Amino acid sequence: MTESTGKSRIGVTGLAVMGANLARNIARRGTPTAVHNRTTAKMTEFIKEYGDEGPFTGCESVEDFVNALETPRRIIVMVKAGRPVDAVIEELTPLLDEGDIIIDAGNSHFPDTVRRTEECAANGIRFMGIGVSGGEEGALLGPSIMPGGDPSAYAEVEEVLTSIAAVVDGTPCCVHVGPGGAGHYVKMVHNGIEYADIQLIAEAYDLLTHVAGLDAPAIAKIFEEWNSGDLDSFLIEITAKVLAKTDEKTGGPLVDVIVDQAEQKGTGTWTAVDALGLGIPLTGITEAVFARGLSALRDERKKASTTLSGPAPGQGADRDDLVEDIRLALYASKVVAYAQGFAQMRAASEANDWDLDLGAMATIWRGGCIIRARFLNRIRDAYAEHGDVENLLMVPYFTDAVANAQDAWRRVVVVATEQGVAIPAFSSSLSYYDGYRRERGPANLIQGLRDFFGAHTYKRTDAEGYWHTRWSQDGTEVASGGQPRSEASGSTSLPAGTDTPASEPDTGPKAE
Ligand code: NBP
Repeated sequence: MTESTGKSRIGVTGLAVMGANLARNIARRGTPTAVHNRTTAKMTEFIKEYGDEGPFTGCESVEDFVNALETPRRIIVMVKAGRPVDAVIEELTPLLDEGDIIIDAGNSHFPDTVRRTEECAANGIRFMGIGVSGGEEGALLGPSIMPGGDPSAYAEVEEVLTSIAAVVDGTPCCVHVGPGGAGHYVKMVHNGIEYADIQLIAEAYDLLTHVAGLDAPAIAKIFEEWNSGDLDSFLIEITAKVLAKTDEKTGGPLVDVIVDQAEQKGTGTWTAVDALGLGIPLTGITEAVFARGLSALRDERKKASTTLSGPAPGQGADRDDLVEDIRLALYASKVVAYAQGFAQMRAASEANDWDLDLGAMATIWRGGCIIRARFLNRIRDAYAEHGDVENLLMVPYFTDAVANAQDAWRRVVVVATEQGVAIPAFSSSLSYYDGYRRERGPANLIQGLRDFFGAHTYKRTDAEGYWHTRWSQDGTEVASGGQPRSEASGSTSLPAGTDTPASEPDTGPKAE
């Protein structure tokens, strides 16, 4: 590390809510911090309001900002994700020296981070993409930080980043994730898991409202109780608070007058699309994204509600039993969502050579971030005890948790289906569980069909290699070599389980 020169140790450009709070968090720990914003008035306002919180240097121009920093320069960019990040890099680059460090701390898409890393490297600049979770409060008081990029650059900023991160049991929620886009990748999956967590909570609320017949204040108390058990987490805690809030205007629960249309900024979609590309089943997160899409179709749903019929109102289950069943179903579905998210990170780590330490990811998500939960201790312990885990469902603690919950989980899916309450995340998680625990599923028929209409070939349980049946000719089976037809014929390679892009209609076998 460079000796102090009277210049600022680190700079933050982009002083909207996240950048401003991150800069305050850094300077409050005594670290000299230069601050800059494209619109200068925002910087002067910042200095006026918070200038006495720590050793700040306010900079009006990018040149002043760069000159205010000790070398190697450490510059945190906290601007809107997308084109603005490139614009800031383009502006900074000619002013920087070899070895200086640009740190994008916004919610950038990881392929952009990979590209920026290469572009900056070509100019001698070390680039880092770091995930920061915890919203504005986390940024100020201690976020969970997921730094990715050049390890030598991380060594230059580790002290500052760990000093501002949340701390759980004496451990800062900040660890170097891996090279290139690894930090933003892990942040993306974190956000995806957040989508699944929130969707599962919404489904539990829906069931407690429409099957158990409870009102918002009663459900708030249930979530408060749940927060003292296995489900203990920030999201369950704030669910109780949101449900308990009285609307000043109507005097009823605020949640009852909030429009039922969920918005999104895209990180859930990125996670789902990435899982599709990797061929990893990610039902919980993906259903959560679809559910937000369905919620957005408010006008269509309004029309459908008077046109499409549902089941006749049925007898509800015993309410106390039902509440406990829903708690268990929520926990089991949550286990599945995390198992899927961690399996996705494992696959991405292998595909990109990131060598992700998944136990460390669970460790740094225990504090500061939106999905912080007691449950993450279990995941951290699972990796500590079992090393490379293919699927968290196979770790004894989670195997037992899901086994203990499964009867309740099935009852909840049945009662919701009977009563016409949509529970896409609960039910798809159960289907994933049932599919994952089957030694032999029905994909043999899928392969037979694919071979029939597209001569895609299949493998046999009792012989090596690939085979094709001349379905439309004499019905005989022929060996098709050591590869499926799609690979043998050189078509675009997709992950296992995905179809060739150009499946053709049945115009006769093509493998021979
Ligand atoms: P915004 O995402 O709203 O971005 C506003 C900032 O970007 C302002 O400082 C603005 O400068 C600057 N900016 C823009 Br817009 N275009 C620019 C350009 N071409 N050149 C230079 N600066 C430009 O701020 P935020 O809500 O604080 O979020 C910052 C990042 O943190 C985002 O990537 C966000 O996704 C991520 N994040 C946000 C949260 C959260 O809870 N809000 C949580 C976690 C991560 P101006 O003042 O001159 O317009």
